[in-house]
Amino acid sequence: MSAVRAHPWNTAFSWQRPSVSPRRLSEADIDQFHDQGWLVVEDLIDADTVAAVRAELDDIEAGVDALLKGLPDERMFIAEAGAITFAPHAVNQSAAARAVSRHPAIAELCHDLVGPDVRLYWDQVVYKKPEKPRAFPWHQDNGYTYVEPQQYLTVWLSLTDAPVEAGCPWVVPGVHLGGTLAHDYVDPLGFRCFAEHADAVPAPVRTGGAVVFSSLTPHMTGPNTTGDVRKTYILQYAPDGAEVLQGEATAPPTGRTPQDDADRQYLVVSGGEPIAGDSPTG
Ligand SMILES: O=C(O)CCC(=O)C(=O)O
Repeated sequence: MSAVRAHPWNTAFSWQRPSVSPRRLSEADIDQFHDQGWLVVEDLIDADTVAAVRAELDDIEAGVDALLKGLPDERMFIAEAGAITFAPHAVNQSAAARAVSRHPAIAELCHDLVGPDVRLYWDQVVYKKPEKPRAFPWHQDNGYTYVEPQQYLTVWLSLTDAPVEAGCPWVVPGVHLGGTLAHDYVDPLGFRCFAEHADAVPAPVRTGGAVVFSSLTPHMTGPNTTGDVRKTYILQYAPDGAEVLQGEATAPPTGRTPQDDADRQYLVVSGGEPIAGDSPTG
C-alpha cells in the first residue's frame, strides 16, 4: 500500500452528522453512510426518467467525444476518446438533466445525508468506453477541488447496469472520517491518493440505482471489459454556503469562491424541504 497522508489544508477535520428526521433512507442506511462513507441505493430513478435523461446526455457526450477525436492523441487532461469522457454542467444544456438533479428521490437523499439546506455543487456525465479499458485511480472527490466544508455528497447515478466488469466504483470504507488526503497526479489517469488498499470493496449497481458516497470516500472505477459503454451521471451536493478554496496545496489558500452560481448551483433542499418544480430557487 502506498503512503497515505493528509492534505496540508486538512488540519482540523471532524466528520459532521446532521440531525434529521429521515424522508427516504432507513436509519440503517444513514448509519452505513456516516460510518462507512458509502451506500448503494437501487431503483432510485424510474426507467422512463433514466431513458429520457440518457438520451439527452448521449447527445452531449457525442459532442465531447467528437471534440476529443479531433485532438492530438484524442485526449484532453484525463479524458480520452475510447477510454473515458467527461461532460461537466449538463444541467446548463439539458432539461432532463436539470429535472434529475432536483428529482424528489435525490432531494430526499440530500436532506437525509447532507442536511436542511443543500445546493447542487457539480454535475458531470462520465462515460467509460470499452475500446481502451483502464482503471480510474483511487481518489477522493475533494482531492480534485478542495471544498469547505470538506464533506459533501456524490450521487453516482448509473444510466446503464454497472457490474464490476463494466467499471463500477470501488470504495474504501471508513477513510472519510479523517478528511481530505493528499493526492498526486498520475498522467494521464488522474489524481490519486493511494495505488491500492486492502479494504477496498466493489459497489456494483443497476440502471437507475446510485452509489452514494462522501466527497471524502476514496473510490476508483475498474476497467470496462464489457462490449458496451458504461454510462454515468455524477451529481454532487454540498451544504448551502460551501466554498472552493483556491491555491496550491504547498501554500496556504489564496482565496475562497462561494458555490452558488444561479444557473447551475441551485438549492435542491431549503429549510428542510425538497424544492419541487423546474425553476431554480436561490
Ligand atoms: O465514473 C468513473 O469511471 C470515474 C469518475 C469519478 O470517479 C469521478 O469523476 O470522480
